[in-house]
Amino acid sequence: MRFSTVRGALLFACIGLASTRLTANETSAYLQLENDHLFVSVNKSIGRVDLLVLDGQDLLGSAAYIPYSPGGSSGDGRYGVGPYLDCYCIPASGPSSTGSGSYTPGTIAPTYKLFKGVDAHHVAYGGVMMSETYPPTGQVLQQYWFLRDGETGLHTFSRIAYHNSTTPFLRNLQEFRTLFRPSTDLWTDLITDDNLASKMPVPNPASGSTANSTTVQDATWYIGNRTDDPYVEEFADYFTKYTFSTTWRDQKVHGLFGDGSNSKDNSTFGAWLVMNTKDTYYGGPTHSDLVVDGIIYNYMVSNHHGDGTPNITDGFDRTFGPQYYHFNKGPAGASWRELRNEAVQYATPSWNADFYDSIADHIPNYVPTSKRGSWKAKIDLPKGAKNAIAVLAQDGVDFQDNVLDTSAYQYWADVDSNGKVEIDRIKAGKYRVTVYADGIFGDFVQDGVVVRAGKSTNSGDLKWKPESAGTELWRIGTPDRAGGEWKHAAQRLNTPQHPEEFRIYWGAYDYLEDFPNGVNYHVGKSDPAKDLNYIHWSVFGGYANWKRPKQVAGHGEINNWTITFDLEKHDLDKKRDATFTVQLAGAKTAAGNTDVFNVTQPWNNLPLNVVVNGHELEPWVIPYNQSSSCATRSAITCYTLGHKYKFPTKYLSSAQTNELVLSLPYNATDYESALLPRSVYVQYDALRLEVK
Ligand SMILES: *[C@@H]1O[C@H](CO)[C@@H](O)[C@H](O)[C@H]1NC(C)=O
Ligand SMILES: *[C@@H]1O[C@H](CO)[C@@H](O)[C@H](O)[C@H]1NC(C)=O
Ligand SMILES: *[C@@H]1O[C@H](CO)[C@@H](O)[C@H](O)[C@H]1NC(C)=O
Ligand SMILES: *[C@@H]1O[C@H](CO)[C@@H](O)[C@H](O)[C@H]1NC(C)=O
Ligand SMILES: *[C@@H]1O[C@H](CO)[C@@H](O)[C@H](O)[C@H]1NC(C)=O
Ligand SMILES: *[C@@H]1O[C@H](CO)[C@@H](O)[C@H](O)[C@H]1NC(C)=O
Ligand SMILES: *[C@@H]1O[C@H](CO)[C@@H](O)[C@H](O)[C@H]1NC(C)=O
Ligand SMILES: *[C@@H]1O[C@H](CO)[C@@H](O)[C@H](O)[C@H]1NC(C)=O
Ligand SMILES: *[C@@H]1O[C@H](CO)[C@@H](O)[C@H](O)[C@H]1NC(C)=O
Ligand SMILES: *[C@@H]1O[C@H](CO)[C@@H](O)[C@H](O)[C@H]1NC(C)=O
Ligand SMILES: CC(=O)N[C@H]1CO[C@H](CO)[C@@H](O)[C@@H]1O
Repeated sequence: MRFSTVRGALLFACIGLASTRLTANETSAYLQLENDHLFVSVNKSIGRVDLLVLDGQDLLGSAAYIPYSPGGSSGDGRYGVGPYLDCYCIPASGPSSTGSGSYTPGTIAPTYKLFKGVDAHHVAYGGVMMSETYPPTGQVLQQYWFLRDGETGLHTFSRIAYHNSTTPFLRNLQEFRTLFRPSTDLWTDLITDDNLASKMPVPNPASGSTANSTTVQDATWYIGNRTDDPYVEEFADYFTKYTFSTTWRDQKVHGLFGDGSNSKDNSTFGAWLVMNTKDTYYGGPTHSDLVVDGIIYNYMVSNHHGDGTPNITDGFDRTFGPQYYHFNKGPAGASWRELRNEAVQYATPSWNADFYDSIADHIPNYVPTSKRGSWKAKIDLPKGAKNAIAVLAQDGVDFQDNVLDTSAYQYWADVDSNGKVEIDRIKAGKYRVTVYADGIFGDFVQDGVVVRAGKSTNSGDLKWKPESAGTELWRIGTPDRAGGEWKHAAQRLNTPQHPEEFRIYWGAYDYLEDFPNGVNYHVGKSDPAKDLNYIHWSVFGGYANWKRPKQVAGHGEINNWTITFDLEKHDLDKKRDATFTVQLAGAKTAAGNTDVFNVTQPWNNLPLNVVVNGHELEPWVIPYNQSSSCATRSAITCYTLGHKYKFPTKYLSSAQTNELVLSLPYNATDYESALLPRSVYVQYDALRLEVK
């Protein structure tokens, strides 16, 4: 281990002194920050932290270099580094599965700055900035790390700027992230949140060690043959880099835990990404991505699950953060919860705000407290609303599309049981307020809410009149922007950790065995958890389906789902107009997660047809730019969308059972550059029928 070098030994000698001051040093080879407990070294030849030591324990391990391999490592394959910045943001010459388009700044001609100072609370801090211009395009990427006295973590900011008037449109910012990428057996557990954690697979295929594993899909492995693998014993036979992914709404702290079996003195260790601020991310509270798979991620921009990404055009200049990588040490035998709980207290935007104000001059674009205000309102929630949330994001558009204004910030908070909601530290500007809740179809939306610097905006009483198209005859599922209630979704696997089934490889479940006669759902009798599949496929099997490698088009039992329901005469009395609402938790068209329209492909825009008692309704064509890659990347909520089908009630009958067919095009597939299923598909959130 590099730790047992002179530098490491010196550090060890220092610990034990009552108090050492914070130091910040630079040589021709590195920049180093150190306080009583944490030692950080940024290597100037690679632009990354490559030495990180907490109380004498090396947290990163020895450098390894794993050449880029599809489904294996990404970035430039270096391990034993981080936190560091990388992106998928330079002009690409091939598909992303070959690594083309990705860039890890710091190896071409990086420049550095060392900061040293004392903040408003008289606490010493040190900081490092790495800046690199990508020569072919002039894009500037910058990474900032700050260490404060008395803390054992790094405050990070990341910036990307593009000023090029001769080529005003560069490309989309497809991924922008920092990673903590260790290469040591110190870390034994993966932790997403309070409810989702597991022992790491050993060896971890996501780290490029694919012993006794079979790749069944892009970044997805069958490892069920392994003996003595704690992940297989406790969690599942499949592992994907998406298994531990999550949505941003409630996300506070995720990371890695070392149970002490491989530490120097059996102490336990934690490495955590604290999402203390989320306002510089995009996509609102429903944005989701991977957070830990052996690497700890801070995904600032991404579209793995189909969310929008901003375009990089002339003048683009955004700084993401702060986020905080926290490192801690516990006694032998401590649990991951104890170490994680310590980090949770930092997961609030007000934490260290004075410190961030103190360093604001060093960080272009950072919005200090003096340029922020607050907002409050009292929402009159519809009856039955649960888990309500208020979102402030780009004015005039769905918050999922707030990438359209690359300078937009975003905020959200839970609405309490009295309807009260309050958000602080909002960047001054004009916002759309969106309120949504479990159990309620549609949203409350109000545009043009102005937040002023140093002021409090009170929107007063907001009356949310839930959308309605008359009398509700029935609904299937709970509108909550997710498809958790169906077969193989939020149901639990029969293993000691009993994870939700959707987190495992979708190909572990055979639709044709589960539904040999297709989906036939009778309203009021059928069980959503048994009788409705979590994915409505167009075609099943084939590419990326390990168990059923031959594609099956079927005879309508795959692409056509049937819903039946009985109505009473009075249900239709004096009713003329029927509305059938479909809310989707996600849809995958030929545009996949990148929303790229491929002219050679027939299903960029995907029709979802509805036939009521033989009457074909006007189709809803799902547009290419609302496409996701959802269930196949272990998610039950992605870019959400919906539609209202309208038809005359005379199509309905009270004399006989009604039949409604949800129909995707037969045998519809698309081109996939990576090992992912070719079928198009949709995932339902909730359905309802109303008449008036
Ligand atoms: C910086 O990284 C390079 C490449 O990994 C390595 O060869 C070198 O020893 C490192 N420098 C320091 C000062 O650790
Ligand atoms: C602007 O972009 C074009 C095309 O990528 C490139 O040739 C040119 O060098 C860039 N200009 C600057 C100032 O970087
Ligand atoms: C798993 O083990 C079975 C039986 O030993 C063998 O047939 C199969 O090829 C193995 N699969 C993998 C992926 O190792
Ligand atoms: C690897 O898989 C084989 C079955 O294919 C199994 O017998 C063996 O125990 C496994 N080895 C490890 C280290 O998991
Ligand atoms: C303590 O650490 C040693 C290695 O230093 C290891 O062999 C042992 O399993 C550890 N004990 C526990 C309880 O983790
Ligand atoms: C999607 O496409 C429609 C129609 O072309 C356009 O109006 C809308 O702005 C696009 N949405 C996003 C997020 O790009
Ligand atoms: C990005 O630019 C493309 C090409 O001009 C456009 O179609 C797309 O809507 C833009 N997307 C966003 C989010 O601005
Ligand atoms: C599926 O339903 C549609 C609409 O009713 C129908 O046109 C089609 O023939 C059905 N069967 C198949 C195999 O697609
Ligand atoms: C579009 O699809 C064709 C196959 O029909 C494929 O060769 C091509 O790479 C695809 N283009 C993109 C941008 O994915
Ligand atoms: C379904 O599409 C595949 C191409 O994806 C084609 O090879 C196959 O013949 C089609 N099957 C039917 C029954 O149309
Ligand atoms: C090795 C080295 O350069 N050490 C210096 C680091 O910085 C502190 C103060 O910031 C100096 O006192 C050390 O000499």
